[in-house]
Amino acid sequence: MAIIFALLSLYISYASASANPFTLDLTWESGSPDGGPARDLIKINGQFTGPLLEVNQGEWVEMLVLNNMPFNTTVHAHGIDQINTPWADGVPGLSQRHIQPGESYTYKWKAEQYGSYFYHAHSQSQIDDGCYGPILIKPADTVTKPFSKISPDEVSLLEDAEVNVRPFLVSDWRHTTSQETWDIEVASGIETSICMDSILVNGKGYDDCWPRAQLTEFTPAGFVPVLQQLGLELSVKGCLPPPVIAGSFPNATIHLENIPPEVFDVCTPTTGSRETIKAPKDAKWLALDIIHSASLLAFAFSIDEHPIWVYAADGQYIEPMKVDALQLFNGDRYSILIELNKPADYYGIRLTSIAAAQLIDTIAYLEYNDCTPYATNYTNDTYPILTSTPSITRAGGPVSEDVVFLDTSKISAFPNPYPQDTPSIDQTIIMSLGMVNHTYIWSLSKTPLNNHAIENIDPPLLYTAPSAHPHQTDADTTITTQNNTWIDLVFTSSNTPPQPPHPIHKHSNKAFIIGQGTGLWNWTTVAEAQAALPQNFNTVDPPYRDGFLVPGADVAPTWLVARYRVVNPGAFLLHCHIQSHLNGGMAMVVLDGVDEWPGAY
Ligand SMILES: *[C@@H]1O[C@H](CO)[C@@H](O)[C@H](O)[C@H]1NC(C)=O
Ligand SMILES: *[C@@H]1O[C@H](CO)[C@@H](O)[C@H](O)[C@H]1NC(C)=O
Ligand SMILES: *[C@@H]1O[C@H](CO)[C@@H](O)[C@H](O)[C@H]1NC(C)=O
Ligand SMILES: *[C@@H]1O[C@H](CO)[C@@H](O)[C@H](O)[C@H]1NC(C)=O
Ligand SMILES: *[C@@H]1O[C@H](CO)[C@@H](O)[C@H](O)[C@H]1NC(C)=O
Ligand SMILES: *[C@@H]1O[C@H](CO)[C@@H](O)[C@H](O)[C@H]1NC(C)=O
Ligand SMILES: *[C@@H]1O[C@H](CO)[C@@H](O)[C@H](O)[C@H]1NC(C)=O
Ligand SMILES: [Cu+2]
Repeated sequence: MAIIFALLSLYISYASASANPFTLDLTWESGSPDGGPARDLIKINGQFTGPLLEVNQGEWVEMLVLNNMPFNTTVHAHGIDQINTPWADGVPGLSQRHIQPGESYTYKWKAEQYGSYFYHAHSQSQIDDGCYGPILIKPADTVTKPFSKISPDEVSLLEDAEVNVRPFLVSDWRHTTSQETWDIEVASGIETSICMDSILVNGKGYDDCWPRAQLTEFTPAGFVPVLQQLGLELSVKGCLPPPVIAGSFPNATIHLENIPPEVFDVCTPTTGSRETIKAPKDAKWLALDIIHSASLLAFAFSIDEHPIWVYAADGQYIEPMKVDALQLFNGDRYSILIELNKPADYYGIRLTSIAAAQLIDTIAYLEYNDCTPYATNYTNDTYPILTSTPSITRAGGPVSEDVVFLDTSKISAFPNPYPQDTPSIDQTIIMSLGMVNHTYIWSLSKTPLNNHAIENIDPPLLYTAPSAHPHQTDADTTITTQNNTWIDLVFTSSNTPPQPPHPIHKHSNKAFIIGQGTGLWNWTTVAEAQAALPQNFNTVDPPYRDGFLVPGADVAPTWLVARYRVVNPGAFLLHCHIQSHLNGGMAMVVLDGVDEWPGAY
């Protein structure tokens, strides 16, 4: 009887994985998504990557997470605003205690928004271990859609394509676990996590070791002098070699001998597996939800010979924009439509690293359904030899002046949600992003937030009176707001030493990205800056997103302003979504609406 019951409950938990309420059974198993050396990774319901969670806007969503792994975990629904459900945000130490091995936790939240989201582990660097999967919230009938602006005569075809939208989950992969990666950083004293082994699309990929001639051809010009001076070249994986990384902090204690050779200097090509997106037969349009769930890399994305209509960003509809290529940063979602008006064939979907520290790329395929018999040749019957023409180079740049990249500063949310009456701003938080003493220690505002210590705050911040928060008075690591106020978040990056682009993710509700620029931020309020540089601001129809890309600061400092209204009291995280930066401390705690704190305080 007991055995029958156990089997039955097992059956139910797996069977329910595709319908709300969802069960996510997390296990720690050996695997090799790119055909490289096997390592332990996180599977969800026995699969990698995690299953698609598909729900309707307005539904209550339940995710029962079973931790069948040998370490603590939590799961965060990325971009979900968690209105009135701050305890379901999945950040250990802030909104819950860890889910310990053998334990479970039920996340329950209302799908107020529509569009493309994803879930991922928020403990330590478990994103590196593959704990992620897509969320799709189907819009309610009442939502106004922007499709007539793409092709007024084909609105129903475009709507059909959207109904059949499929996830295109982009990630990156290392042959070391997240714990091994962190241990190597601490032991060596440098950020070794910059060197990945492969790029994955929907969990599929292969190890591609570039010929030396291509590594040389595409070595970023800015690195050539320092490489020459040290008598070095990019590593066989296309990575900036450790001595160059160490050069940023000459006074730090460095032990390069503690870096195992396979982290930078061993590359073995694999066949792996490759993703093919097969368009439905006779479809005129195809919709994809591109989800950037990678730990570290940023990418250029394009589809050979096919312009891309971007119709949503971070789940939110936008005024559609027609481009040839996009840049993707950690946590980004873009929903795109592609017109299938070329001859039946295979077309390359290109993803190339635009992270300065590594040259690496991958290819997936777009296949028109009636492409049989194959017009294209196969190598060993595993993947087609492409004859289509790429729009981007192996380093992610345009192949010609005609190639148009998405300009994210020109995105306008649709319909425009920005308030008609200029909000009066209650607080301006000015942050200064950077590294602190080591290449692997980072801060959002001068002081690193010790992520490892924060995760085990007990009771979690949400369950404590705000006045008792241990960090409330620390302005470098904590933002404290009153409910129903407007906040300007000013992110500034210095170029000494140079800063990479930082994709900042805000938990809970989205913010308007109202301005960005190059040069020193030298104002105390955004109004002063806007008066001095009106051309750098949009307070009419700005992007409305849960991720804000602070531009890289190379030759000059940079800044970005995100404006939001506090509507959802709770303890939330604001952090860089590059996992090694978060792990190194690039985060702040946001105590939103302390005057209306949930619970009996
Ligand atoms: C796991 O979580 C529990 C409960 O929050 C905590 O007491 C313990 O220290 C955590 N273990 C680690 C290794 O963080
Ligand atoms: C390194 O240490 C020396 C001597 O203490 C100091 O003069 C120098 O400014 C330091 N350099 C950096 C980059 O911190
Ligand atoms: C496939 O490749 C072979 C050998 O390179 C070539 O002879 C043949 O024409 C190719 N077929 C097609 C359909 O391109
Ligand atoms: C098939 O794969 C093997 C091993 O990767 C390789 O040596 C061989 O050249 C491939 N054959 C063709 C026709 O590409
Ligand atoms: C960075 O180094 C300075 C000088 O040694 C020290 O005062 C400071 O505490 C260090 N900061 C961190 C976060 O380690
Ligand atoms: C900042 O602005 C003030 C007032 O406009 C000006 O006096 C000062 O020189 C500026 N500082 C920098 C570093 O640009
Ligand atoms: C916080 O403010 C928002 C916006 O005015 C309001 O909708 C919400 O009900 C408030 N929350 C609480 C708990 O008072
Ligand atoms: Cu960052």
